[in-house]
Amino acid sequence: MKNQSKHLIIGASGQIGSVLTTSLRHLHGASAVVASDIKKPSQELLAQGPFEPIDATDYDQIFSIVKRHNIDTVYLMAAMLSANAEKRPEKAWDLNMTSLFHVLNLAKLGHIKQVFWPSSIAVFGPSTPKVNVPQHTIMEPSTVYGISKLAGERWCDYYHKTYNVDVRSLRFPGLISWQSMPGGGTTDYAVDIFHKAIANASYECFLSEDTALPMMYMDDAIRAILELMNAKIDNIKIRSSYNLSAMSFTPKALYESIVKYHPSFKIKYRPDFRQAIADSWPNSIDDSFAQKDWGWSPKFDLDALVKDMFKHL
Ligand code: AKB
Repeated sequence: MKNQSKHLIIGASGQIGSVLTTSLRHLHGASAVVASDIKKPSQELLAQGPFEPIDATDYDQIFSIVKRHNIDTVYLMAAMLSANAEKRPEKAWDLNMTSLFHVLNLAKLGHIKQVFWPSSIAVFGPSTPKVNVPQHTIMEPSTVYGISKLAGERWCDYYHKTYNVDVRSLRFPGLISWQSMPGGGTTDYAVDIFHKAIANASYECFLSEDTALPMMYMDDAIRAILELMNAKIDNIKIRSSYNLSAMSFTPKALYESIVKYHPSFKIKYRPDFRQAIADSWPNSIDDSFAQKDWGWSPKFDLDALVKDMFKHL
């Protein structure tokens, strides 16, 4: 599947960006994939292939890297997530929106051909139906992060309709990975808990035991990005962002799966401000548009995810 296209990942040190960079390098070759981030990269990422320091809010920096490396596809993975964004609302709005405009404008002006931008289940809010949320529904997010993602979705759709920009997007649920840590989200507990279990420590969960949220294993999330980006242009009917689903579980259900591997592992529930964010999000998602338009189907359920996490950690 090697081809001549060149890819830039902005936010390559993050939870999704680091795994996506490695996957794209396997597919296209290391030199065809430029990693970039404002954060210092890990030694592993640096050793793999080209890395450029980048501030995603600086248009000139992105433009010069795009030109220097002949980039045609940009994956904009830099963002401030839900919990951190509540602490720094204006900074979150600036990072999440300014970076998106820069990349959409590069595509509008013909400097790049394709854009991937992740949205989130955070676009939904307390007035959205809780169960099997359809693609088109009430969207009144109550978080700063959700507001920025919903605004971003509308801009993606606008740039596609008005300037024919080939921008593609997925509404990610909480993501669980062994390769990388999340940072500043509400679903982070579902990764943190594994690290506490293997350290033989107990875990204090910041969500209540019965908070059901949509979740996905990183392998499925990366495959979804690659499948969406490789889908025929005529099959992409939604240019805001596709609903995407794999599983839903509560902290209690995850703990019960983990304790089968670590019988002495203990959990306590001490909900904090992140509980209100989680309570504003749906329990489960209907992704039938993604299934129909580009053949989406998840591979990992809760048992398979827990087994694979312990195999790797
Ligand atoms: C978060 O918790 O903020 C993210 C998300 C669901 O987009 N993981």
